[in-house]
Amino acid sequence: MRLRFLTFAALLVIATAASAKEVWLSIGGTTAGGTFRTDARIFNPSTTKDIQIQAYYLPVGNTDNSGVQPLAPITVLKRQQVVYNDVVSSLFHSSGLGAIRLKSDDDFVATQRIYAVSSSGTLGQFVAGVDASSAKAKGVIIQLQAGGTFRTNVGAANPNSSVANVTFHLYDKNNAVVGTAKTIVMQPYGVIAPGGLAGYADAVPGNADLTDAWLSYSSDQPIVAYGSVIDNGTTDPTYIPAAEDTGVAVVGPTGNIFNVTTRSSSIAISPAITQGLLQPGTKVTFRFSGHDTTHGFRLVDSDGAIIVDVTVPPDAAVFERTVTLGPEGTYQYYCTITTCSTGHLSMQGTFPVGTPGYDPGPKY
Ligand SMILES: [Cu+2]
Repeated sequence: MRLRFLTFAALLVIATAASAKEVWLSIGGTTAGGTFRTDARIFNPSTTKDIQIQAYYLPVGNTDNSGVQPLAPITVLKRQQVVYNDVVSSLFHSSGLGAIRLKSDDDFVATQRIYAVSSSGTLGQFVAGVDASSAKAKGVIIQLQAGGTFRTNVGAANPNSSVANVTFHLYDKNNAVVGTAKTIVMQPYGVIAPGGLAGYADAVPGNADLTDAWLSYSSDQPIVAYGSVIDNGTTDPTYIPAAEDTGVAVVGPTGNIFNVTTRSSSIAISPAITQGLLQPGTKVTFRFSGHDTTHGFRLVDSDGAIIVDVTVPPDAAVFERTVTLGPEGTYQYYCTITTCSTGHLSMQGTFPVGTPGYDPGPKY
């Protein structure tokens, strides 16, 4: 155990700053009549190298978009911003609404502005790129307004190669739950078109007061969700990204199922395994989905025993491993393929098993 730890520590010391990145632009598009457009920008922050970016256009409709192929790689020269006005048409030669997924072995920045074309011009709204590792399994979207002089649309994208089961709770002006919770199964890389608040609850009473409202969700996979509030009078729009909803209880996944997503630079476990959630001897299922390239996942218990050791290919079918947890303590997991990517050394973490303050006593 000590030798393994020292090797691990030595690897951390030589960690490099460069890392692969995946960014989602949650909504954009171009309408058939050309009245609605989206301008995108991509920036390469490197002072030393030109970078390559893979770009995918993922149409709305919550369809399984895992078969969508990327364009030929886009090259962004060092310290340059590339401009794609009307990006869905000019870059993807497509139309309608959709999300854009961008991947690179290197760091980059991507943003969009969505607007309507009119003779007087429109302000439009700004869509910041969301790093896939910042997608949220528990989110809240506040400052929503529907009814009166405002309307609100909410949309979401699933940045995972497997389905996400997302349950929404809508709250009214008095912070009371509206109707009943609504569960939406988001398809792999599926994108939900922006739609009214009433679509995020069931049995919504006709007199629900949503002039000030908020929406909370919990999901078994991290997603990218947002609200778009529009002033019906001026047409001024506001884009509101989901924030982390730390108050939502971890929805006890039936049979303790955890999604493990491997990416170049991170291993994400969802829902997060917090202190007290798992006890020694508990049966746990890990559901793997891979991204970018082939990674490994090894889980070592607090006694140094390897209890999971798998290879996770990129964008492959999801597969599972069920194990029975060993003793109390800190469990460590890491990628076993040292050549996987420049982000390999970030692909590690720990989680606790057992109750806080538990003392197993001396082992005679
Ligand atoms: Cu690796």
